[in-house]
Amino acid sequence: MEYWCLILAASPAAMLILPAGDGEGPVFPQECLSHQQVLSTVRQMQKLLSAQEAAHLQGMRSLKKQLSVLHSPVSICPSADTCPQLAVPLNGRKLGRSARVGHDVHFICNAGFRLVGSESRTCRRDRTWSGTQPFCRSIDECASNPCANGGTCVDGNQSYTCLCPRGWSGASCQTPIHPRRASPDVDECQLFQPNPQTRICLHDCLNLPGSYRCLCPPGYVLHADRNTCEDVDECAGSQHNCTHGELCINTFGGHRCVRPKCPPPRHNTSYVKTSSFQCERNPCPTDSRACRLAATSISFHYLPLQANRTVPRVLFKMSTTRFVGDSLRFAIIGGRGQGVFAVRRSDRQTGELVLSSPVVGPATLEVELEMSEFSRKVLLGKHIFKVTAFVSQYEF
Ligand SMILES: [Ca+2]
Ligand SMILES: [Ca+2]
Repeated sequence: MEYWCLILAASPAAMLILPAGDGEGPVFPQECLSHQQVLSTVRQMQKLLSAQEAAHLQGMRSLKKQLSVLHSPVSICPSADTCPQLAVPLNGRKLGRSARVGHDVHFICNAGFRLVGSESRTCRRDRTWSGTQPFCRSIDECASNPCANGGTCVDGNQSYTCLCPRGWSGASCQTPIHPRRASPDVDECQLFQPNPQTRICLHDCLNLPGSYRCLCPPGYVLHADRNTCEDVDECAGSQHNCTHGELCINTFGGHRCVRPKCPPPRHNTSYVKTSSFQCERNPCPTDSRACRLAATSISFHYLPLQANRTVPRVLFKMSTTRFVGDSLRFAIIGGRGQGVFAVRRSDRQTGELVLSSPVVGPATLEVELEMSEFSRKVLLGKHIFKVTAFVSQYEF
């Protein structure tokens, strides 16, 4: 009888099958097997090896896949230091697009609406927004039922008007009219529109037999309340005439086409456009001090404003995401119309551009702000914000 001995090692790959002795009997009787047992064991080992090989190949494939994902440029995930995008309130606007940690967004409502909730929200370190999501509530001046003697209240922009029944007059329909003087067709426009207290239309009024209609200037549409005027967003539709390469900025009562340009090369300093609204300085020649002192980046900001807004009003906030120094300084360094602006610090890393006096429109105001970063009084870098405010002709 022929015996085979099996030597088992820790790894299946290191298994060996050796002939046992020289026909004089098994060398290790307890571990030696018959021919059939050996064949069966070999088959089992083959199965085990195939399973091991398959698992190994699968592991390699998965590893290769992960490596190719890591090498591919599209696999770079967005940086995790951003908050989720916030919704734009209905009948309002959201100012500020950055959702990065430390950045703010601001909310404003269209004319005839007031903001309920947070006017400003900051993206916090835990990637949540401060405050609560605001919404725009229609200003209803009629809520207190101010019209007497059955008068109908018409809600206006920060005002109301009472449409009085026959026989009554006055701002609250409190004055009886002598029957002889009552007219069958009242000119509501002449009666109510001239007085700011009783104005029935935000802009202009057209008298009609038995009624009246409010009119809005070009660039606005009459709001659903039939009284206020709403700006048309020409940029959202195809109602603008901006050419290819120009950017459309919606303004109250109109729109502008802008083309932000980097400054031309000067004193060994040149800039390159890195996005629609930003220029970055090219690397400086080693011996150029002028270049090193020039702004490292320039950004462009266009703000639509309504005429005669109440002040002071924060228009714009400045901060840096790459703060490595120990202090930031903010200053107005130029621009036409800078007399109505002021710059102030809101916290250690943030500066604010403030509208400090009301502006009569229409007007275009420009202001240039500088944010300098220092470390132990040594200038590390400068950023310039070129801000243009488009002030509307009307207060809406
Ligand atoms: Ca009428
Ligand atoms: Ca517009």
